[in-house]
Amino acid sequence: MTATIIDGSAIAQQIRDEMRAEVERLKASGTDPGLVVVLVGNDPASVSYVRGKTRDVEEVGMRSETLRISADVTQEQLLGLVSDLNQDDRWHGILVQLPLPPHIDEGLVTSTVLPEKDVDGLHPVNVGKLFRGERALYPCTPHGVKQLLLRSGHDPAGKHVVVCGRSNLVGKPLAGLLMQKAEGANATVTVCHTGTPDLAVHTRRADILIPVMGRPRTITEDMVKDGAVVIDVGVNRVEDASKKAGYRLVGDVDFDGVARKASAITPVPGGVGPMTRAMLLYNTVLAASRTV
Ligand code: L34
Repeated sequence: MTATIIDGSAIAQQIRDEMRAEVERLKASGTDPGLVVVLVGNDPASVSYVRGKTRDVEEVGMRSETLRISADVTQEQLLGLVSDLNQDDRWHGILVQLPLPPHIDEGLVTSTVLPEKDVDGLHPVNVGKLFRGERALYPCTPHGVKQLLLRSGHDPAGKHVVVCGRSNLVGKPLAGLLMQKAEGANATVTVCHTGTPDLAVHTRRADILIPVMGRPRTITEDMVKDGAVVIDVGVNRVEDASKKAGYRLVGDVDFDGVARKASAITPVPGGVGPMTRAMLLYNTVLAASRTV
């Protein structure tokens, strides 16, 4: 089998077009939706992701500001900043880009953002609501993966989904979202992680395989069932002297090999990444709508 490519950039564009209309509707009713992004330090990947996010926000006519904070900020200062943003009515959404420097407790920071402004969906209240199957702000990458599946004609209902990775940012909430008893979900979900002795035993049983490992080209052809749908969440920088930047992006999937076996596959770049950014717009619109 040769896989069809699931075009994340094109589907993200559809969502941005939908969000542009929502932003106009909000503005007409007197709400000017705004997103503030807090970027601590100068990690090149984070800088690039945040730039992409603010570009998308501007494209749909939303206000945004990025606060660049030095990596030696204290935890107390950062929590103080988040509390100020919580009180600031200009911002309907607050996003603190991860990872944070090691001296800062990420769990504490994500718990300090008000749940109703938590467009990352990482606050315990939003996490809890997701797992209870209630409406909430859901984390952007998991929600993006779900939309990518649905809009490319791969409804996960009744399918065996195997997620490789258990992070709070993606793996855990993605499993929670796809196992919900709800339309567009209702999958049987297996979660593999670094404690899983034989990964391939599980990946080979997946109808829908979703690696979120951050390990370049780890999923090889022999680990994938014939006809599986593969959603590659990994975005890894690998050295490439032939590129001007000195690196290129690859996923967690060995694309060329796996594309021979899968029925559909997402590329990196241009797969899940743009969807993560699109769902941030969706969450910001949702957060702003609630204040109307
Ligand atoms: N708080 N931190 C918080 N929320 C998030 O949702 C994220 N994530 C992850 C890292 N830290 C976070 C992101 O924003 C990963 N992530 C992310 C966002 C966008 C892209 C990739 C990861 C993206 O735009 N990827 C493009 C290529 C970008 C490039 O050229 O560097 C793509 O096509 O895959």
